[in-house]
Formats: sequence, structure tokens, C-alpha cells
Amino acid sequence: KKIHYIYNDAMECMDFDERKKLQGERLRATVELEYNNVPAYRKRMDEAGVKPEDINGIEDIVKLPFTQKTDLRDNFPYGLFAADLKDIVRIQGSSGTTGKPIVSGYTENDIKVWTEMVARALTAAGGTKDDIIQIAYGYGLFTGGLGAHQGATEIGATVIPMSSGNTQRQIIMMKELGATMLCCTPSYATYLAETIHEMGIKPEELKLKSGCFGAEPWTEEMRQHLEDLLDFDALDIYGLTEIGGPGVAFECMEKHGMHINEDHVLAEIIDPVTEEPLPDDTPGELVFTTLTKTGAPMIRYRTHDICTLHHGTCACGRTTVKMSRITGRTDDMLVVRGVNVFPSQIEAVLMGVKEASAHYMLVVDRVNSQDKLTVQVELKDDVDINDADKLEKLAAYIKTQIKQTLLISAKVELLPPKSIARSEGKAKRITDNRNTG
Ligand code: ADP
Ligand code: K
Ligand code: ZN
Repeated sequence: KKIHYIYNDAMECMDFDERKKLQGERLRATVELEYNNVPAYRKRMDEAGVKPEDINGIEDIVKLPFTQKTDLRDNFPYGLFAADLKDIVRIQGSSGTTGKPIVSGYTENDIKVWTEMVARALTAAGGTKDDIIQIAYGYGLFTGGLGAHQGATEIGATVIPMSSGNTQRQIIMMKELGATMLCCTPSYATYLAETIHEMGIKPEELKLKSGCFGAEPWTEEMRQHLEDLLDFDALDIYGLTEIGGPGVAFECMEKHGMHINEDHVLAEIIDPVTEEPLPDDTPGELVFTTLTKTGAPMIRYRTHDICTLHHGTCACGRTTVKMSRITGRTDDMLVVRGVNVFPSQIEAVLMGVKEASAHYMLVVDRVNSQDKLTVQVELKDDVDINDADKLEKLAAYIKTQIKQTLLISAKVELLPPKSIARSEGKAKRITDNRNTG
């Protein structure tokens, strides 16, 4: 039987109607704050003919205009801040996975809120003050390192602030210090786990019991791979700089969707084209409105992340809405000859092929005005790379699997073990050569 720990019962297990009321009040306050302090958003509301008085409950959110990533760029750096700089105590920035960097500002209260969101996530992963938490997310402008650090400190755990990189040293510290939890990107966790095995260290020589992995899309198959390698619980954690960093949503031990911290953010799913709200369990673009942020609040911020929402009471006792894994970000979606492809779909296929390692790259070229997708698959150590006949059959098999699952034809290129660059942060899974001359 799974054991569930909850950090803030009152907020995480709140009655549905009571929460809606709280969200409605907080939404109104946020809209007032934006209207009065952020000229760019006030202008947008005026153009849409909506005033703060029109917002009397969460149903009214559909009246409000969206905020886009381009708005953050156009108003860079401080144009969308609702607080005076004297009340801003921290700047964090997006890691710049796609395009120009953007920043967000946090008041003292925003930091408190964010810290508690991560504390809830770590608690759900079984974290307590008896834990030794190794943080291998990068520290810096990127929210991963400091976010996890603050949350781990909040629950009273012993923090090892390793930051990312220096893989051998990470592992020596993990073993010698007896780290019980690990926080980093899932791709770095995979790299660490595989290196642990290569160093001849057995999972039972470590004290790891769980880990919170996020900041990039990953799959159920990747979870299985990680849990097999390290014999622990690998949980998903989600967040983004614009809304408050990691901890916006997190998995409980049910491992079936991430609980959204609904007392602090309001989530919607919309059709990215028509911008109409979509019902539960229907995939669409995730949109967030912050409910308690005062530094740089965001109203109907379009994340470009694709997932589903599901309301209900979870077996863990939480009543907060759950979001599914992110299948991909629209920025990362490849359109190959009219078919949408996310790296996570290819990952799911490859993880089912026993000769394929967890490392891959999608390369897109335009040849004679036709898109061509090549899937580079790194082979596992034990595959005989000199057996040309076997490799040819294997490539054909993977090609068929991709065709059957994604309905696209891709060229499959098998690469020798260790030939694809490892990631210490967010993995790069796409090389798009189409617009580079
Ligand atoms: P960026 O990656 O855009 O430079 P951030 O560092 O703020 O900016 O990262 C936020 C983004 O990372 C999210 O919008 C989402 O695309 C991705 N992300 C974060 N956590 C997860 C997760 N658990 N699963 C999938 N994607 C995630
Ligand atoms: K300040
Ligand atoms: Zn749950």
C-alpha cells in the first residue's frame, strides 16, 4: 500500500466549492493589480472591453485577454511587473530553450509561495527533515536549482546543493553523503543512473528512495527505465519561470498525473487554434493565471505546453486538479509532411526497443522541398555494432514501429554507444536544418 504525505492539508484537500470561491476572490484581486499597475495589460483589457468589476468568479476568466510569451519579450525586462523594483527581491529567467530569454520578478511573498509549492512536491515524494536531498538542477537564473533548494530547505531536509554537471563527483557525493532524494532533469537523471551502473555501483549501495524530475518532457517508459536502474520512485514535477518555477504541479505516489497548486494558480486547457476552453481529458494547450503572485502576475498565460486536465479527488486525498504528462511543447512540435510529431512519441517507441538506449535525436532536413525526418538512435553497450545484417534488420524494425505508431516514415540511423551528447540540464532532442539556409 502506498503511503501519502501531504504538506498543506487545508489547501491541497480543500472542498471543491470552497476552493472555487477562494480562486474567484484571488482572481479578482490579481486582475485589479494588473489593471492598476501594468499599463500594457490594462490597454489589452480596455481593448477587450473588460473591467476588473466584470470578474466575479472563476467562470469570468474567459472574458480576459491572453498573455503570450511575446508579451514578455516585448516588455522585457520590467514592463509587466506589477510591483515596484524596491519590492522585488529576486529575478529568475527562462533557460531560453526557445528563442530570446525572458525574466520574471518575485516579491518576498512570491518567493514564499514558490517555496511552499516545492515543499508540497517534495513532501508528496516522501521528503521530510530526515532526508538528504541532492539538487543537481543548475543553480542560477534557471528556476530549477534555487527552486528545489528553497523547497528542500523549507521541509527541513539536509540539502546538497551540487548544481548540474560534474557527473562522477555527483555520484561520489551521492554515495558518500547518503543522499536519499535526487532533484534534476529526467535526462540528467538518466545520465547519472547509467553512469552509476558503469562505475559498478549497485542501487543498494546508495540510499536513494525517490526523485523529483522535471523541466522537460519525459515519458512513462523513461520513468520505468529510471526506476529499474535506481530502484526508487521517480516522480514528475512541472513549472515555468513565468508562473513561478518548479512546483506549479507535482506528482503524488499514485504516479498518475500532477497535482496543480490551485490555491496559487488557475489552470485552463484551450484549443490552441480557436482559443476555446476544452473539457477534462481532452488534450490542448495549458493556460495559467497566477492567483497570488504580486511581482509579475500573469493572466491567461499561454504556456505552449500540451496536456490534459482531470478534476476529481485523488487516491492520495488531494482534491486539486491533475494535469497529465506534457506530451510536448508546441515550440518543439515538428510538422513533418503535415503530421505533428513530438519527441516524446519517438521516445516512447524507442524505449520499447531493447537494443536502443535512452538517447536519441530527431533531425529534420528539407530535401527537394520535402521534409525528411531522420531518427538517430544510439545503441546500447552490449549491441554488436559489427553485425551489419542484424543492424539492418533492427533499423527496419524501428522504422516500422515508428510508422505504425506515428503514421510517418522516418529514416532510422543507428549510432554506436555513447555517441549522442549527454545532457546535464534540458536535453536537446531536435536538430532542425530546414531554416538554416
Ligand atoms: P524554457 O524551457 O522555456 O526556457 P523554463 O526553464 O521556465 O523555460 O521551463 C519551463 C518549460 O519547461 C515549461 O513550459 C515546459 O515546456 C517545460 N517543463 C517543465 N517541467 C516539465 C515537466 N515536468 N514535463 C514536461 N515539460 C516540462
Ligand atoms: K529590491
Ligand atoms: Zn494524488
